Amino acid sequence: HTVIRREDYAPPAYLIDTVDLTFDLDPAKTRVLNRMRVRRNPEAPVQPLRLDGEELNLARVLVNGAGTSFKMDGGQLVLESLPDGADPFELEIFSTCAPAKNTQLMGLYVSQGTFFTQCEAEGFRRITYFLDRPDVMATYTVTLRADKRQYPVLLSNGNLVESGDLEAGRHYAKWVDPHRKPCYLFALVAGNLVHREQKIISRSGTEHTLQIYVRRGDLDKTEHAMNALMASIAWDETRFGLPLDLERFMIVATSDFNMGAMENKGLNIFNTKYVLASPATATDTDFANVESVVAHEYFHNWTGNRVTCRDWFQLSLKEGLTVFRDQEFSMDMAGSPSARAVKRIEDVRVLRTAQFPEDAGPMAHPVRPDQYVEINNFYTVTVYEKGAEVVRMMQTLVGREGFARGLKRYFERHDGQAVTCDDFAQAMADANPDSELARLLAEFKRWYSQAGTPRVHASGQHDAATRTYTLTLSQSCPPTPGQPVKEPFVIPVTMGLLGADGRELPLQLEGEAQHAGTHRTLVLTQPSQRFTFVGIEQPPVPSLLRGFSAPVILEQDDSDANLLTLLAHDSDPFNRWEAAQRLTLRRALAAVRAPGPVQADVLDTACLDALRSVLRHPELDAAFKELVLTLPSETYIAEQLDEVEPQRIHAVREAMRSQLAHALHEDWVWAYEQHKDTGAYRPDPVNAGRRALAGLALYMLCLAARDNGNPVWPGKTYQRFKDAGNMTDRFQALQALVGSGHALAQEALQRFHAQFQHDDLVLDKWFALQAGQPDRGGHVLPLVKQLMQHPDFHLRNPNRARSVISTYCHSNPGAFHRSDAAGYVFWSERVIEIDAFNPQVAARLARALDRWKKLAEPYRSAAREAIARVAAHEPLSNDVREVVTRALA
Ligand code: HT7
Ligand code: ZN
Repeated sequence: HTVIRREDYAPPAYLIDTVDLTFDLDPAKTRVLNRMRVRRNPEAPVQPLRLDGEELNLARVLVNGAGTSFKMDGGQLVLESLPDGADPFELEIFSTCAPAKNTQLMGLYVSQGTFFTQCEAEGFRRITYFLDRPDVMATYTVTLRADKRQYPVLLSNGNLVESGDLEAGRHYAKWVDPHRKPCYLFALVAGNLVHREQKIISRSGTEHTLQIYVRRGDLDKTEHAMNALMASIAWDETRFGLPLDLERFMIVATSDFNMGAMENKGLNIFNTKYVLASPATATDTDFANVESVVAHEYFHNWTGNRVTCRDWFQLSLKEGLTVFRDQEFSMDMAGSPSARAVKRIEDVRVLRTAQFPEDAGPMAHPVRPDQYVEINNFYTVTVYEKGAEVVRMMQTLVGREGFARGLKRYFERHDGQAVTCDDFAQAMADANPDSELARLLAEFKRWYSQAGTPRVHASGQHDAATRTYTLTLSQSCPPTPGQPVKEPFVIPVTMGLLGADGRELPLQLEGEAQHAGTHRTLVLTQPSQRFTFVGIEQPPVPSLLRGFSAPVILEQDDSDANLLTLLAHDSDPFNRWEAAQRLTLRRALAAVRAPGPVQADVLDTACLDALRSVLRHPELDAAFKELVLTLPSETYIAEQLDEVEPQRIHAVREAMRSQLAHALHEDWVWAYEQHKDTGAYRPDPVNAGRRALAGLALYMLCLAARDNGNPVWPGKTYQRFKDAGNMTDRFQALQALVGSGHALAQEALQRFHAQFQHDDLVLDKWFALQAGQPDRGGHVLPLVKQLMQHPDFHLRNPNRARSVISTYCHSNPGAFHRSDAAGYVFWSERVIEIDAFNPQVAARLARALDRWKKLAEPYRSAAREAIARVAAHEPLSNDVREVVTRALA
């Protein structure tokens, strides 16, 4: 299968200036008339025009109104005899497609009787023949014609300029988008929808109309998304001076969507999961996700749409930057330093449990990949989350104001263009000529070109005689596919030093005239570097990589005593949390590696006491406490090991949880009583944090009750489940019952289903909770199979398929990795089954066995066999083939 390489980039042979599309919408056969103004690209050699097309029926091709010769080549429409010279010509293409049969959800498809499009990355070619690449930008005029009764709402990008009735009960709407855009930002929606509308006046005094379109019955769940949209608009203007450039900005929700949402110009299309939220049906996490996804898509309006990618290798140009922007937005919205830290910890957890494994596995690729077979496989945590970390490091190196200056320079230079990651980094450096970024730009850009997670080894030496402390930082990066050797990275290490009493020490490096405060960023550029601090009387406690200042693995052999000091005193909340993680991780790893059966006392008294002090702390926020008291995940524990025994890791983590539940029983009772009432529901970080801690406490109390047979807490939990005034409290209670395996769980699950059977998003939670529950004697896999037979289970709906199958295969390692290989057999069957109708969803599921080479026997051989079974299946999509081929390599 064709490998696309970044080095082969060539500018397009032709440019398309305008596109005029007319759609006669019909689920079975939609007619698409595409009239383009095309001209030769003066910057490219003379070549035939090759237009991309997929699953289209071609009816007619006219050039300047006359028929022309053409040929088909591998799906492309090739036009060889086109007018000579630089003058533009009219190219008219008439084709049809079948939206009702489009199960891939790419291109034009029908979901619950409504037409939607998804064009990123290469879906536009499934609508009409086109130069389907992001560096071809045009202005679009779109006319939609459809049955008026079935499809009263007709939407496309830009502004509505005309609408009216046609014969035979049909009507039309004509939309003009004044902004030039690549075709991946094209969108249309046609259906029977209702909308919430909000007028706003921007800082410059212009009026804008904001609309959110949903199915009838969902309108009362759109207030939060609208608030998030307004907050995002205000934030982008205030923080970066970027205004809304549209009269009308629309969001439309669909329940059939491969990803989270799509930033089509002026017409964002969202998975319902990231739009709809009401206190009765959505949890605090759902509310937070809606806010950040609405923000993310809105921020793309500048970072992605106004300046787009030259080619898909540059995907992180828009995605890494936009994730960084949405993370910053959520932090600014959170308010307090502690709430900001909570958001940062959550983001780092995602990076470490999803991106680090990706970077160490067969699909490892640089933030700017060098090659791909199927671009859809590269919408990854590396491109998104690691890409955001790269942007964050730039901000660390140039400062917050310097970063805003760099972004301004980027738009001054590149507004309206399709550019590269290099262009972005150059604008940042040029706007900050005296910065470390500018000085080290070439080396810094290795973050874009080299895959793999760097390891930074830190060791410190105190010299009492000279009152100095020398910190040695050394870096290395393991080989990744196609990159056996790495050059050193530029690694900002933000740090401080604490005295034994926990006080922050002034930091003065040898050769400096005075100290520069108690917190600073060292920049590691060499394989190994020494930093000597002066005026240090006693051996200090180093607090390194504060705020997770670089996406690296920090190897530090510091003592438990040092970690306990950091946990108790560090002024950096991130490192305070990190100290607890390292303390518990250390014990988990010792228990996993120890011979013989897993012991019950994995955690020692010092560790338990330290965790108790955090839980009981009078000043720390509840949200932060909940994070500190949540043990490292099984996936994260597995990543630290060379050989993985999933069952043993599961047993160790369960033993730790049980120990925590019993040893801190009184404290959990206290925590629950103190935090269980949050009054009228508000999804803000303070209230959400209180609910999170109460929920964890309840879970712990149910775990303890399971072991001692005491019915009091399960009974209280069931009562809370029934009486809850919001979904967060209700679902946490249900989780506690299901997670602890209590008999009341069945009753509660039935009740929950009966109450919410008409709400798809809540049902997704119901399915996921069951597929993700801790395994007891192998009961989860039969349950998963049973859930797939449930009348509410629909394999073709991505959210529902993910709620059961992906939850089981990706998020429940203790249940998935079975010694009888049944989990892997199930996985291979589902990958093949889903691949037949939706390769994108199948390819994501296929990634569940990425790390098979680390597994101990018998898992390893069984996993390889399952992957080989998928690889041998015919037919197989490019998407899945690329994943399994790389896994087996
Ligand atoms: N830019 C959007 C990407 C996207 C997508 C990609 C492939 C297939 C379906 C898709 N739906 C959305 C999402 C984003 O990052 O905002
Ligand atoms: Zn995005």
